[in-house]
Parts: sequence; structure tokens; C-alpha cells
Amino acid sequence: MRKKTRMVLALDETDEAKALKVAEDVGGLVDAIKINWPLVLSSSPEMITKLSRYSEVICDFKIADIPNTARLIVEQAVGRGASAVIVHAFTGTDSLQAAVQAAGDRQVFVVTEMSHPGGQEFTAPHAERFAQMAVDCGAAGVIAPATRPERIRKIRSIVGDLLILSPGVGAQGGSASDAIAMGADYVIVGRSIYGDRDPRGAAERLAAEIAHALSPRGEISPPL
Ligand code: NUP
Repeated sequence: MRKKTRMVLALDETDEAKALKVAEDVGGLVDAIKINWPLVLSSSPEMITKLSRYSEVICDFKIADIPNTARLIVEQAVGRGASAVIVHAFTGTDSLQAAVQAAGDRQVFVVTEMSHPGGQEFTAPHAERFAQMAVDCGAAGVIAPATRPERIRKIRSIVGDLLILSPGVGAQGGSASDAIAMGADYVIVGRSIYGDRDPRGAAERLAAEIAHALSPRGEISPPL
């Protein structure tokens, strides 16, 4: 996955035509488009392939199953053009290993602590263990909450140079610049982009905010 604007668009728009329009307008500005069940179910799995024409596609299926089923889901996602899949860790090491193996040269991102308030009930107490599992199982990275940016810093200390993708920006109250400043490689943004009257303008504003947040880290964001 390229590292240009550090934005992943969470395309949870359930109107297929609108979703494709947003992908067309914003696809060149984001480093990946993330598709989740709402859009897959309202359109079809073919949407994964359609979106891959605009950007790399991350399938956010939060896979949580026995190893054989995890493998089958990852194979289907990758076969339709996904560059990455998102997987839960609580199902255990064998399931996570099966997902990583099935992904081959595609990336697996492991959920650590979820960004919504309920994420503190069950995921937060185990987040550091999930992060270590991601490292041990050879995942490409983890998902960590922009709504609790200090947790990104903690998770970074465990995952080393694995990628960190942070959802929770905007609609859930988190800020892109805080997440980036705490060590996220990418922010995941949905409603604040696709729900805006001008999705491209919203994405451009966020890209500028992220570029600004990167400068103290000594990292230069290439021009758009
Ligand atoms: O912890 C997580 N929080 C979260 O919001 C893990 C996720 N994968 N997500 C997803 O990110 C969520 O399902 C949605 O697709 C996106 C955030 O969208 P929004 O709140 O920016 O609209």
C-alpha cells in the first residue's frame, strides 16, 4: 500500500452509484479504499473488484472464525482483488495464522482495541496481547483507535515497524493529526468524507491536516 496522503477511505455508503461516484472523486487522493459489510451487502461482492480500479482495496470483514473458514473468506476477498483484509485476533493464534497464510503476498491487519466506546469493554483489556499476536503471526499491521490516541502510542511500542491504521476520525470524535502524531501510519475515515457534500474537498482538507502533522515527525508528505 502506497504511503502518500496516509488516508484510507471507509466507504460505508450503501447506495452503489453514490459509492462509485465517491470512489471516482476521492480514489486518487487516498492510499486505499476500505469496504465493509454495508456496501458489500447492499451491492455485491463484485464491488470489491470494481473499487480496485480506483485504489487498493481493504476488505474490512473483521474475520472471526475457525481457521478453515477464515482461510476461505480471505481467499474469496483476495480472489476478487483485495489488497488487504482485516481480521480479529480473539479467535486465537491458529485462526490468525490461517488468515495470514491464506493472504499470501496480500496484507492482514489485526484489530487491537476498537474505536467505539464499547471497544473499552472487551477489546481494550486484551489489545496489547492482540498487538503481540499480530507481530508473532506475521501480520502486516494493526488497527488502533484514533478516538484514544494515547493507545496508538502504546500499541506502536509493541508492534515496532508494523503498520498502524487508525479509525475513529471525525464522526467518532478522533482527530487525524493526533492519530498521526501518536504514530499511526494511516487514518481510516468514512462519514467525514463520503457523507460530506463535497467528498473530494473534505479529503483534501484532511490530507492537508495530515501533512502538517507529519512535519514534526520529520516525514515529508509528497505533493498531491
Ligand atoms: O475499531 C474500529 N473502528 C472502526 O470504526 C475498527 C474498524 N474497522 N472501524 C471501521 O472504520 C468501521 O467499521 C467503519 O467502516 C470505519 C469508520 O467509519 P467512520 O466512523 O469514519 O464513518
